[in-house]
Amino acid sequence: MDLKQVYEGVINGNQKAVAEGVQEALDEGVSPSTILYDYLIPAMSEVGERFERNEFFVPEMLIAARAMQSGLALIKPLLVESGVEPVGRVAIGTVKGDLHDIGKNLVSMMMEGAGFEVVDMGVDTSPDSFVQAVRDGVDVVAMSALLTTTMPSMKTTVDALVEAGLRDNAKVLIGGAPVTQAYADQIGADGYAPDASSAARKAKELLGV
Ligand code: B12
Repeated sequence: MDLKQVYEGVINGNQKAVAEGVQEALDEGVSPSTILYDYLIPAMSEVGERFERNEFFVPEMLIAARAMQSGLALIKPLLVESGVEPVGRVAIGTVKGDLHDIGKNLVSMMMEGAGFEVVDMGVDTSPDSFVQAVRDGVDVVAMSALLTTTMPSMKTTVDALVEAGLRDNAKVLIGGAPVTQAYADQIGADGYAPDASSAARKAKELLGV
């Protein structure tokens, strides 16, 4: 199996080539994390770079994202351990006004793989929805933002938790390409992580497990 087909497939938005390539590689015993970290994620970074060079536009990004998701769907069940007592409950969502969900989905998968029970709130998640999740008993609120214009919603959510008297009931973990540790400190979040695997590690660290 030539995994280049998977890499090229994401860039060209060829959903079929990606799904078939990933399945074939898995059948041949290639590890899910190799497929994810050596092919799918680098391909999506290349798409981002082409977008920045004005070689790709929104439609190309969108079909690339769909192709990537078709590969992720096959990998997800394998990254997720089954039958393990959850180490904690996480509510994860992309913040209000933001529709980017590839990174959020990866974080969600890695969290599940690390033994968390994950409540996926989807995209465009309002501060009130996060507050409700804490009321419902999650231990960690994980927020993703890919736009500088939607990052402030993370602060609004932290403030809403304080206002609801629930700030101490859950840890707040934030991430996404424009987000930094400095921003996390500034808005009073408990943690930041730059990528999906460190996100899962950080969540465990915050809960002391
Ligand atoms: C794919 C993509 C899209 C797709 C999204 C499809 C989807 N289903 O997600 C579509 C086409 C819909 C899209 C739309 C837009 N996009 Co866009 N998009 C991208 C692109 C190319 C890749 C994003 C991505 O998926 N990366 C791959 C993943 C794996 O990386 P990641 O998201 O960063 O996640 C990792 C980490 O950040 C971290 N992480 C992520 N979330 C979390 C959460 C927690 C809790 C933690 C701890 C960690 C963590 O872990 C992840 C895995 O390692 C980026 C370019 C780039 N270089 O990032 C632009 C980019 C984000 N988009 C951009 C823009 C401007 C837009 C639009 C406004 C374009 C337009 N004019 O319409 C719209 C906005 C729509 C909206 N309201 O959200 C800009 C943002 C600029 C800015 N600074 O604000 C970027 C940076 C492109 C650019 N250089 O201009 N986009």
